[in-house]
Amino acid sequence: MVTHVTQGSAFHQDDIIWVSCAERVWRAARVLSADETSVSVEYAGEDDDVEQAELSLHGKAAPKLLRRNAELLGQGALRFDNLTEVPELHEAAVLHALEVRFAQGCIYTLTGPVLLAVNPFRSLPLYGDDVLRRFAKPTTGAAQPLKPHVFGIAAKALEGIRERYASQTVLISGESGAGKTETTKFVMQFLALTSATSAGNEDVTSSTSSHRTHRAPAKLSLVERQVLGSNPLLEAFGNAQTLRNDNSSRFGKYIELQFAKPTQLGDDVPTPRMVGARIHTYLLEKVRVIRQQEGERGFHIFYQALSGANGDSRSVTTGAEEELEGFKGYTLDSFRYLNKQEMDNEVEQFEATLVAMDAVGLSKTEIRKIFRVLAAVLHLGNVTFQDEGESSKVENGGTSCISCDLLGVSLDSLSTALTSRTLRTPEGLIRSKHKSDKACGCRDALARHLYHAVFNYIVQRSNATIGFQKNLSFCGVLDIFGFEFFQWNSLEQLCINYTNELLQQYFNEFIFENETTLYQEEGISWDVQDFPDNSSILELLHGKLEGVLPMLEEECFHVGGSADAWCNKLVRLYEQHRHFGHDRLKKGSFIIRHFAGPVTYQCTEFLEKNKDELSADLVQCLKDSEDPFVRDLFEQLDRVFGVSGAGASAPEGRKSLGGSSRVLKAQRYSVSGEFRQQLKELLQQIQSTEPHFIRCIKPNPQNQAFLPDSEKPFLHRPSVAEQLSYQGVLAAIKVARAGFPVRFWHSDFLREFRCLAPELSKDLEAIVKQLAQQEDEEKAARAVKSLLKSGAIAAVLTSGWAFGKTRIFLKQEPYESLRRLRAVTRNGAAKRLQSCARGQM
Ligand code: AD9
Ligand code: MG
Repeated sequence: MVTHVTQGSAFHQDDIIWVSCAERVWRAARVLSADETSVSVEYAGEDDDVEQAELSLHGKAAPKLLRRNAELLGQGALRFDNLTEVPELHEAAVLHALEVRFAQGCIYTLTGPVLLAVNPFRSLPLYGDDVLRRFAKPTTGAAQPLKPHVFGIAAKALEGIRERYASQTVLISGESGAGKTETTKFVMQFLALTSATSAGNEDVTSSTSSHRTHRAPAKLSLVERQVLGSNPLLEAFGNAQTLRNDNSSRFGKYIELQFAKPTQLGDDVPTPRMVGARIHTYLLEKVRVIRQQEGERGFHIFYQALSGANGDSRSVTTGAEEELEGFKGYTLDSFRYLNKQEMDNEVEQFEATLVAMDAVGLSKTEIRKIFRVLAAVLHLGNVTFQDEGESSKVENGGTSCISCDLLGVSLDSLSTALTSRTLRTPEGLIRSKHKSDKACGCRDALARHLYHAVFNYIVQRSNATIGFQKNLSFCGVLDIFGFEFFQWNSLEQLCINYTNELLQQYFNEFIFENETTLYQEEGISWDVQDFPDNSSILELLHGKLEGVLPMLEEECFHVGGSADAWCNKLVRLYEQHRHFGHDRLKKGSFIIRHFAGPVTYQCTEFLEKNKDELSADLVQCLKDSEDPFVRDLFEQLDRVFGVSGAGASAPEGRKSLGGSSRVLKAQRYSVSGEFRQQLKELLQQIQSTEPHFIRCIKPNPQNQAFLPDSEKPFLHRPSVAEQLSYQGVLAAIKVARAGFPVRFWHSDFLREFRCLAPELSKDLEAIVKQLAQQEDEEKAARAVKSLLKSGAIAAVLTSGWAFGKTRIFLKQEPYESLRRLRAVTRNGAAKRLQSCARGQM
């Protein structure tokens, strides 16, 4: 987004500008001379070496030029904790400010109400008890405003609960490795620890100073301990090492932390106590159970359990040995489902997981059962099949037996369910045999569903233990995947990007409301015609009658439906849609022009993934298990997931506790359908709260703290610029500045433009001096008023500006005119000044 581009003749000698360039996105330069067609500039190099260039402003390769804020020169950006205070805010200004601040260890910056958090990839002393206490103390009017900080956002949320008892949500987004989960934990820790402190436990020690450890302080209440305990537990089961992040969350999470109603409300009241919580999870990447790409791993818990069972003997002292019988004696090489990555000894993490399991109320028996199922999943992966004509049979009975033992089913029934399927025909039930490839598919589907069922079980049990009461206010924290686009984009990316469109719409509305409030407070009206709006993309994705997702779901339910048919229908229907695209040369794919950029989706696997089927025979087989734990997992699966085949039954079951209401009729189940329902509920919930936004930014794709061979923090400008764009930060600025993009505090406006009224210069000079000593809004406003009435300015500012109570707001054009006028004035060209003032600009 470049809203403030002003080419060629808008620039004058000695103007400082930004010039677009691929390597640094924007490069700082000084204008040597300029005319309509070209600008001659001088770039300032890092080591004081100067490079000159002649920039042609015509043709495709013409660079974009932006004005540089004098306010941000040198270390100026350090002064701007909130970038909306910068008069002209655009991509180059944000990028520059973030870079300067990051280099000084200021990883947090506000743009309006949104907190930008750049991941430092190193421990910074930002989260100690002293810092926490400073933010936890309710602010008094006179207090020095605190620097931007994740604790500041959490404190603001808590303030809403304490003062108005209004529910809150902190929405955290960013790409993989940007720091969402760490940020989520800081928010949760802040809320739990301040809650504990408010109960009089002044000696509560924070575990926040080291973001890797999650030691639960002694004085936390049971609920607070359980809430913090849920983090390492969900990470063990839902996180994995990927190419982008060693501890990547492979699911989305929304956790609501509930607070008791204080006996009275107001700012003197102590922080309310945390009394409950509820965790919702979304789109667990269960395919990771059965395969991982090169350089990645399966879910942490498998490696932890292997270490726990076979590593040093410390885990034995925790009594974990008996829980791990299915892992004992095996190594990473024993299992086809696990990539042969180097494995660390993860006994310590395993013990932390066991502690967390205990903290959320899982009994020893439950823990043992959970690990038995996990082991069964791995052993199941080793089961192979041999073709026998048009059917197949299990090749390695011994291996299969281990799985069967762990699951409490007979080898006979499991292998029948894996190698065949019951079909209902007019003639009655018949058994259709699978060849080995299909049997492998059934085996993998079972493994994925088993793991998902265990994951859900853990979430449900945590929720049941922690408890969530009706009618209490809460602070929700959303840790959810950011916008994604890869070489190959499939159902997962479509769901993720759809989520981001919805959240972006909500974000736009919020920023819009914020601006409206600001203008109201300033006593001016604004024109909202250019308001950015992604509702037509959303309509394309989830339109009521038709839409990319509903049509996908319909295709899944349609006998004989296919990915190609779906794709062709989309192209037929939406060829003309401005957010839809289609490349004739790339059959079986389509393009959605998301707010963050275009993404090409490859249709091939959409239907299969969306159906996520598990055959009814397999479900029945597991429902007949001797083990009540396994039976119960599958009773729930039956209601939750796609069950195909003759035996499919869809009883109206009880609501699953783990996620949202997932009681869907089995035959009408689809991943996207379920997810859309969850998102609808999520948004309804969020809309009932006061929102806070944190945008996490990954400073470089290498996850490095410093530049190679240097002590300089490493911020890779192109990738940061890309994130600012697709996280909607720039779009938000556009929204915020849709009415009047340029704004000055009255005193700043006086300082900047007083030279344009020479007849008032003496008076204004004195006022500026006074204001520098002591702020006086009224005096500043009066002075600006008289300045605006002065001849030259009044002639230029005929429209496009508004006078607010504390600030003056300008559209881009009149602002440019003012600047030109000032440049002319400064050059002492009295003649041109007069003609400008007569309105030739
Ligand atoms: V993913 O989408 O789940 O793959 P996240 O959640 O955005 O991703 P995460 O919070 O896991 O990223 O952060 C990645 C790593 O960055 C962490 O493991 C830390 O090593 C590092 N990190 C993140 N935030 C901070 C911080 N505030 N201070 C220090 C941090 N290190
Ligand atoms: Mg994460």
